[in-house]
Amino acid sequence: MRKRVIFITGASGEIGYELIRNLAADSNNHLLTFDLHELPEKVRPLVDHHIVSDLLNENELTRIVSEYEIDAIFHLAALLSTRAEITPELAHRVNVEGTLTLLRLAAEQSQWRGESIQFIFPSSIAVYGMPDLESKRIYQRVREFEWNQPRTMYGCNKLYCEMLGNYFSRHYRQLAASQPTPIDFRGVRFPGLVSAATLPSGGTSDYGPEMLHAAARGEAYPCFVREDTRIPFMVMPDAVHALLGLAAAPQEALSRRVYNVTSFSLSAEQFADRVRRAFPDAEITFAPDLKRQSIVDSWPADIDDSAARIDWQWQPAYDLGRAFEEYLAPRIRERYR
Ligand code: AKB
Repeated sequence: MRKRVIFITGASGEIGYELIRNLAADSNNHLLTFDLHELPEKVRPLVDHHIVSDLLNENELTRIVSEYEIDAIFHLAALLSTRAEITPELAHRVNVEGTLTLLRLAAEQSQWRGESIQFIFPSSIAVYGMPDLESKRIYQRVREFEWNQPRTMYGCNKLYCEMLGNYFSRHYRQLAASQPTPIDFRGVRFPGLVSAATLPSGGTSDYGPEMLHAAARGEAYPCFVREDTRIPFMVMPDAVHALLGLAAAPQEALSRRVYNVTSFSLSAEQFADRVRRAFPDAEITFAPDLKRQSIVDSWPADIDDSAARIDWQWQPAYDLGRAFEEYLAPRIRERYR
C-alpha cells in the first residue's frame, strides 16, 4: 500500500516554512516535501520525507506517484517576479511547464482514486496590470476579473496557471468517452508577503520585508521603490491561514476557483514609518530602481477580497497595527537577538 501524504512543492521557501509548521501540528498529516534545496533546519523534523529535485524532473515525479498516495498538493514552487524577468524562459518552464506536469499528476491521482484531490495554488497580485499611475489611483480596490493584463513573465505564468487549474477542474478530456474524475483546483492571489522568520528572494514586493530585516540587523537599507509606492501586503501567518481556509471550504460554497486575499495596503514610506517605530535607529533611504519600480506601479494599490470573505469567511487575523506590533517586531527582534 502506498503511504498517504500531503505533497508540498517549493517547500524550502517562505510560504513552505510556515505551511509545514501549520500542517505538522496535526499528527494525522503526513508531509512529503519537494524543493531544489534542502529544508530549513527547523522544519526538517516535521516532515515524513523531503525530496531534493527539480520540478521538471518527470521521472522523479513518476517515482513519487509509485510510492505515495497523494491526498492534496500545495504547489508553492515558482520563480518570483524579479527573478523571472532575469531568466524568463526558465521561469516559464518552472512556473508553467512544472505546474502543468503537476496538474497532470493530480488528474491521474484523482482518476486512480475516483475522487478529486485538492490542488492548492498561490497566485499573486502580479496577475494584474494597471496601465498607468492615474488608473492605479482611480481604481483602488481591484476585483478578481479586473485589469488581468500582467506585465511580467511571472504574472503571465500565474494567470495562465489559474486558467489551467480551472480547465483541469472542469473541462479536462471533455471529449473523452467517459468523463475523468476532475481535480479540485483552488487558488488565492497573494499580495506582498512579509515573514518574521524568513527573507524573500527574487520578488519585487520584497522591499517591505527587506527593509524590516535590514533594520533588525542594524543595516542601512536603500529602498528600490519611491516613497509613494502603494501595494497590499499580508503577514505570513495570514497567508497560510488563507491557504488552509480555502482548502477547508466546502466545494459547494465556492463561487470561483481563484480568490483575492489581503490584509492591509500602505505606501513604502508608511511601511518605513512602521519599521522605524520598531527600530528607531533604522537607516532607510529611497533610491528607486526605475525598472523594478515600473513593475510595482503596474500592481494595484489594493485588492477587493470580498468574494473570499463571503464564500469561505476569509478574515485576516493581522491588520496593519497588529501585524507590526504583535507579530513582525517582536518575532524579528527575537530572530536577530
Ligand atoms: C513578488 O514580488 O514577485 C511576489 C508577489 C507579489 O507575488 N512577492
